Amino acid sequence: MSAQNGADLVRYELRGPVAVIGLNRPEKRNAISDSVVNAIDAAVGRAAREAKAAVIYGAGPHFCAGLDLAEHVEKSLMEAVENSRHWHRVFDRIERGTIPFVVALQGAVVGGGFELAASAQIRVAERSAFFGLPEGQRGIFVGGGGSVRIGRLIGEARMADMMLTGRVLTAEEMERWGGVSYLAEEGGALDKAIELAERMASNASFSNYAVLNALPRIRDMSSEDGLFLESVISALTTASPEAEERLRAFLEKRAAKVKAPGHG
Ligand code: 1HE
Repeated sequence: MSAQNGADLVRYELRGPVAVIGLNRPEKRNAISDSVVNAIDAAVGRAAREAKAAVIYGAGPHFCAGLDLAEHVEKSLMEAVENSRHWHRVFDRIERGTIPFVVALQGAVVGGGFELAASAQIRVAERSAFFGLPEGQRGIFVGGGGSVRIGRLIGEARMADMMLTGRVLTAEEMERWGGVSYLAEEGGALDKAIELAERMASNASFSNYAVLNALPRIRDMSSEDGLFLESVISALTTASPEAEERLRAFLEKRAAKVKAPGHG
């Protein structure tokens, strides 16, 4: 079979304000080769230009089998370092870009696939999803930002357990560990992810930007510095025309109230 070009490896569709990005290499369980990471980069860049939120899903029964091991085995030391740094740049645009991302997960969410999922703000998982970090068994280490993002998401001790013992978690278990934000029925993760993305797309863009960019930075600061930055951002958002209109809309009873769960 001929090699797929970048456009085939990752599907891109704009649905209203939401970019829907699909890893599209199901015959290799959506393993991330150099071409795939470049195609993800292009899709993420396009989404940032024309969408207000984005969803990433994997075609076929698995979200993503992680790093393409066939390609990786050929790499020199420096090529491997550069490859990891490239993944960092691409996944950083997801974690700290301008629009929020949701990932829709089913089947394998493994190694670099989990690292990709961890760079999104929200993870929706079908019950078939399973999470593993088999780097230890493969003789390698995480290289797509997992030591920072997965460690902070589920806790360093749990991440070390997964890497050292090869422990694989179900979607329900990963939800209990905080690595899954929403559980979905089989076949339902993508629709749920799009629904959440549409909701986020209706927020003020600067508020979304602040969530993506301020929260991880404030986490890395001292409490005092974090609180200071929070006040500055809070004041900036309050003074924006978008906030003024949204606050007025609520006061004039034109905006939705906060509803208790299960009440529409
Ligand atoms: C691959 C890859 C891959 C599948 N690189 N080719 N990731 C892993 O260690 C996970 C390795 N993969 C698996 O454990 C399984 O493939 C799955 C559990 C994901 C799926 O199992 P299954 O039975 O549905 O598929 P399969 O028969 O194992 O795989 C189908 C094909 O995809 C097969 O190729 P074929 O030519 O024989 O058809 C597999 O070789 C191929 N394939 N996964 C290359 N990962 C930045 S650092 C990140 C470090 C990591 O990500 S380490 C974790 C790597």
